[in-house]
Amino acid sequence: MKQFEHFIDGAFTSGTNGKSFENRQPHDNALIGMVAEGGRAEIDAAVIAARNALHGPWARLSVDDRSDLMRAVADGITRRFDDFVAAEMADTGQPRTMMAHAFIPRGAANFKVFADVVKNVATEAFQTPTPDGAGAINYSIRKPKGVVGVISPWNSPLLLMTWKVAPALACGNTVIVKPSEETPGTATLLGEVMNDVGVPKGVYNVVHGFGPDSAGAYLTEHPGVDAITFTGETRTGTAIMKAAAEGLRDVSFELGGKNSAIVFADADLDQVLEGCMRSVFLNTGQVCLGTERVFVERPLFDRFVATLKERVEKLHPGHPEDKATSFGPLISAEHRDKVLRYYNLAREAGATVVTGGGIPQLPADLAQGHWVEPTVWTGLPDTHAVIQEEVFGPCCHVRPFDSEAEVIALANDTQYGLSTSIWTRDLSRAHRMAGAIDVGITWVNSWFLRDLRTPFGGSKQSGIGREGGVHSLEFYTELRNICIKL
Ligand code: NAD
Ligand code: 6OD
Repeated sequence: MKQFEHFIDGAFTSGTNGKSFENRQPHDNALIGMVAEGGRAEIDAAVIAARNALHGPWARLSVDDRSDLMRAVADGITRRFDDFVAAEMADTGQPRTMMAHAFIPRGAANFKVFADVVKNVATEAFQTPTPDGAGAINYSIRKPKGVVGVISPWNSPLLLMTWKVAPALACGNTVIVKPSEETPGTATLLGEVMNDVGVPKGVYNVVHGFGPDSAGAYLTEHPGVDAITFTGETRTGTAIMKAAAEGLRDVSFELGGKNSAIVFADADLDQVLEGCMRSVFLNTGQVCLGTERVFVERPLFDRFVATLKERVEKLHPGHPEDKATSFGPLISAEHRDKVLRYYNLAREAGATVVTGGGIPQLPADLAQGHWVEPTVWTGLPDTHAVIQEEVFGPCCHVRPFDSEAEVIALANDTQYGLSTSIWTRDLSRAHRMAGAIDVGITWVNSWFLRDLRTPFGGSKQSGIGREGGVHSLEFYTELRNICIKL
């Protein structure tokens, strides 16, 4: 049995309240550890540590030194690669291949990219005329925001947490991370790496716990926290924004989505199917950028649906360690209930269940895990909850369309605006469509192809602000102007 402790001021601690909660692995629901639950005292201690660190050796590091330390953290993750893979697999139940090839390497990459960004961004300067003819020079400097609260979700824990922690630290802030209660593993392990590579104590802190009336809410309410960066559900973002209003703290939000894939009849069908199989089913559909609404131009519709069904039925659920496994469980029993509720709603509304729609039969050692079948529907009305609400499971609805104008209206008919993928060989159409869909991120003939220097974030209720490259610096630093009269 593992013990997941808080990491405060460079030391592991179970806190003072004696509270803890269970950590179970999703593929078989086995108990693998106990997690310390932080309360106000632990958040207070983390805030004091983080505020002290802002004025300690951390503050005296040059940008080059900080950048070198960020590279050392990346190397530290890579050195302990197997431990990170094992921790994330245990927490999420997802296959080793996916962890090892995609999600854990991105944790290291996040530190590397922001190590470069902070060294290479100039600030502006102006020569200003004055009545006496001598003039003035205005220039800007960047200062860290201070103590940043990082609240992260469970669906790709290391990737999403380091996507915030890396730029925050590269910019000279200190952080307090509240990882998801479902996935305490890699945030805790990162504390060991921080100590190994010499990140000063108090710079990186982790307090475990839940959201409301627990560590998450206490962190966002704490007056010693200067800014809050959050990834998670839109509803949670609303609660956090209310807390941040007290003291006028800045927020950066990456929230839910109800993303579309738009497939034109001229697209390369093999490429589209490969893309849609990833965008709908990767991580068992638990990807904020994932596709839940597929629109297919009518001449291709029947063939698309038939071929998608064939491919989906080849997905192989299984033990995360098994090389043949291509499909994992959902994160928790609670989340499975939510996804199955949508499966039932679709059936009750008369959807055609092309494939799936239930719980798979699995060997006895996996039977207690949080499994659902990968599912494809057609035939639901555009206003149905399954079409409008984020399911966050391995499922999509496929609907035919006849014109660009029609599909633009359908794709935009949602409160969300995170991402879309457009599949066509017609370049002019790709550009036209890309400008017309109200989302933060558009992929053409691909999905989740990331360049970490680009602006990342959601439109409408999918987020506030943009992170990535220099855009992260806009949130994690404050620009100050200095005017020198000559
Ligand atoms: P969630 O909002 O339930 O929880 C996220 C985190 O917030 C957890 O650490 C949780 O403990 C904490 N939390 C919950 N209530 C809180 C409160 N009142 N105050 C402070 N903290 C609180 O989200 P989840 O279920 O962990 O993650 C799935 C959601 O995240 C989906 O909606 C998905 O689309 C979204 N997501 C978005 C992006 C993006 O980049 N836009 C990326 C990944 C996930
Ligand atoms: O790639 C990223 O930077 C990012 N934030 C991905 C989000 C994935 C959501 O599940």
